[in-house]
Amino acid sequence: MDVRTVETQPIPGQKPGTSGLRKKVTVFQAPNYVENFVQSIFDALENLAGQTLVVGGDGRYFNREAIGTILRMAAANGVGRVLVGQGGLLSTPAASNVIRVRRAFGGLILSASHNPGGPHGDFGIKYNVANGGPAPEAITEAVHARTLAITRYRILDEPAPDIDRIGEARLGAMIVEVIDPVADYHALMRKLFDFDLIRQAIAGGLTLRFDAMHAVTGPYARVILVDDLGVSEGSVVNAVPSPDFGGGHPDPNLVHSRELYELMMGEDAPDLGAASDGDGDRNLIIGRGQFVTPSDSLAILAANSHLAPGYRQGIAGIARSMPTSAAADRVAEKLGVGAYETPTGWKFFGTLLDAGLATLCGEESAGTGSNHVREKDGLWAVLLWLNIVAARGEPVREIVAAHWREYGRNYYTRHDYEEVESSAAEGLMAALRASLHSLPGLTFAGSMVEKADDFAYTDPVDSSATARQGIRVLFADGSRIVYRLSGTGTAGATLRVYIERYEPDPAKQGGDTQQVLASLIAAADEIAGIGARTGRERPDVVT
Ligand code: G16
Repeated sequence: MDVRTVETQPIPGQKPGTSGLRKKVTVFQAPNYVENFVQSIFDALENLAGQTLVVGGDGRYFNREAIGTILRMAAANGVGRVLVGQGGLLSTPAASNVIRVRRAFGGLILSASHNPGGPHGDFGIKYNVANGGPAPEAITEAVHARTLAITRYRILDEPAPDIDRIGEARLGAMIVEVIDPVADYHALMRKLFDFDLIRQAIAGGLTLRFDAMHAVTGPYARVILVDDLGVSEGSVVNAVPSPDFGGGHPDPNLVHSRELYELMMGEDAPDLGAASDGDGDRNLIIGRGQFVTPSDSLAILAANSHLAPGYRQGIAGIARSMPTSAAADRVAEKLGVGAYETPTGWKFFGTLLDAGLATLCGEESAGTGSNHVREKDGLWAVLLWLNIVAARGEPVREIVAAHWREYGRNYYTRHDYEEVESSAAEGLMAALRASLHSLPGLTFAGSMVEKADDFAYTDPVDSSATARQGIRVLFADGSRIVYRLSGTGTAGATLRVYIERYEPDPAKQGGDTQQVLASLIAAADEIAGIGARTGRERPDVVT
């Protein structure tokens, strides 16, 4: 076995963000860039020798090259076995599941999620731990520290085996096992949902359009939705993963899934429209004539989860990220279960799920999931919606309206200002922080500020503390404005502004979100000076 130790030097900027290290492909292609980061991960892990790792990605440009390097480095670092998705593919939730069911030590997931792919697009590497979830901050910080001190990496001088053929091969002393990326995940979905009921509903005329956005969920959707549940072939679109996502932007939101949105608002709309992102963990849900915000989706799924076999026994609690609307909190209250508010980042749900405190989790950023894996899960959300629609026999629009009547409606929007100059964005946040003490008592948009803070979180399970997670301006009437900088962008800074107003009166729940929130939106600009500081007149993306 020919292990080569290569001298290297630290490369600045290898700091994992909200979800691993994400950079331009061209950055990852620089000499030693992947090697330094992967060696730093291996160095930060204790007792790696002889262990099993899972490796797979969303199929984007550079996926195969990175997997080849990772396999050769894993072999050189004494890893015992690596499970690789066939063709290098594993959706993020499927990877989480494989780590769990195969009792692996951890896994490397290659994806930049919803960011564009291709030679000029983005790439990413994320490490997940043995529970299947993203590495907690203690590990990502250790990895980052290692990237700043690294002096050498180890790699095997032998080509990596073919990853297109299912089966086992040797690479040095390590076994490379190429697995079907869909099978274990499919089996898990069959345990959670009433496939017979959904199949019957589909045979009886329930219609679906699922857009895989040329990304990783295509093969999963084909097997589960078409082959198993009987959805018509043409209902699953853009189902072949491509390295540049067909030139598109695999972000299932109202901007990048415009075509789906328009179909769902039209005369011939199917009953349920859905899409998932690059690595299959995000979801978009649109009923006929009814977009469902991710925050509402979490609340509605939680309120109806007992209709699916996997959750028939009830749920232990609901967790949501801080910027996600409070709609789910009201469901938790009614169910008499715990409600948890965490910083943005799926990694913060891990301890709550492991401790059995939360069963369902969700984020405004189109992420919903449960304790079945330790990642958010796009297809899982689609299947739970299908299960609920089939069980209730009602259109999505009516399910949403009934939910609002019962719990009230949280009008909610997020405005993103993308690729803002970093110093301008940092300056805006710093000025907001400095003004926190002076905001309470002031009135904006007819509402008085009751409290303003910078969200800090102490994990109730392991007591780890996380500070500076977003500026919250909380109004006396329950309205809220939140400002934070994205941790997943790869160019400049992205300012996210989250705006929410609660409306308990059913007579006032039919309004247009942007109109209802217009005065709060203006207040958000007034409070932070967005236009003046960033030079932007309007947001790039409104969801
Ligand atoms: C990641 C994280 C999510 C987070 C999202 C947005 O999602 O896993 O928990 O909500 O980023 O983060 P930010 O607002 O910092 O950009 P994904 O789908 O990109 O992996």
